[in-house]
Amino acid sequence: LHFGDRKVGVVGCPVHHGQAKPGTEHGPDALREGGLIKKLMGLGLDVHDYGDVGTPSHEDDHHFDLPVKNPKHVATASENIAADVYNVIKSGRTCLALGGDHSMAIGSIFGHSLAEPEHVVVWVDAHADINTPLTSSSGNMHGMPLSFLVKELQPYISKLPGFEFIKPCLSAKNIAYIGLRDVDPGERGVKPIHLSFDIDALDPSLAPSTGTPVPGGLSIREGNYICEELAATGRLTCVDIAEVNPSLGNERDNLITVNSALSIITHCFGGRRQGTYPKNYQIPIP
Ligand code: HAR
Ligand code: MN
Ligand code: MN
Ligand code: MN
Repeated sequence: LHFGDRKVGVVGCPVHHGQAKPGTEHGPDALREGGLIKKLMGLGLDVHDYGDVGTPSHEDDHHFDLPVKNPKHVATASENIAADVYNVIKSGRTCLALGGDHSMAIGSIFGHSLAEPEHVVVWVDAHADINTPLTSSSGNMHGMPLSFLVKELQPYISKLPGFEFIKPCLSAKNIAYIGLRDVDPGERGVKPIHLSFDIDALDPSLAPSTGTPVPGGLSIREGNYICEELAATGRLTCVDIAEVNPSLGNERDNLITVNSALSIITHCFGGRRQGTYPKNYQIPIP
């Protein structure tokens, strides 16, 4: 498999209204400043950074009947994310969507489906993120993204302002969860794969700068292994990295978290633990 021929399109998704802690909007820049683009180019990839999607503001963004927080903010950002992800994939690039809280995945998975209607989703997370607006006890939309996308759940989904653009694009059988100790074998197929990686799937010691850390998470080795295996299928068309929050924890926590995220990302794009030759590498001869 030649990852060097692969083209990558980076889309920043600086959203934070899917949860209450400010700072996830700085995730995309924290990853860029951590050296993301250089690292991907170091793998020999053709990388284009499309910058950040627009995240319009709304007044009166509360719902009177439902405990859902900021639905209009989440909806308009999701529509913009979907458009950019669709364009990147249509242009022949693998999309790398940088969050942002995990409500980003509404737009990235929907946009991916417009380009690749047969796609399946691998959800790496400490949380299932499939609450409906009525089952959620927090009202935070980063705990709900999959519910808007799964066809079988639509009878349970309340109408929310701004969400009219979404067409449910995923069957429940085409979601595999990792980190929940529940991996769906039906995921194996020849379909394009969407990886949605919530950084809180990793152990908090490896990703302290995130809003809802849960003890007992994946090691870097486990996270990288998942990504290497998915990359080796040659069928990864879109990767989300969600819930990096550089406003949480100290500078050291930030550095650990960004470096963990960069490691996860590079292993999605051809990096291997046994080492990777840069493009056209020749062993020096004296
Ligand atoms: N299940 C809880 C809720 O719905 C918490 C889930 C959100 N946390 C995340 N998402 N980081 O993965 O509010
Ligand atoms: Mn804002
Ligand atoms: Mn999540
Ligand atoms: Mn999570």
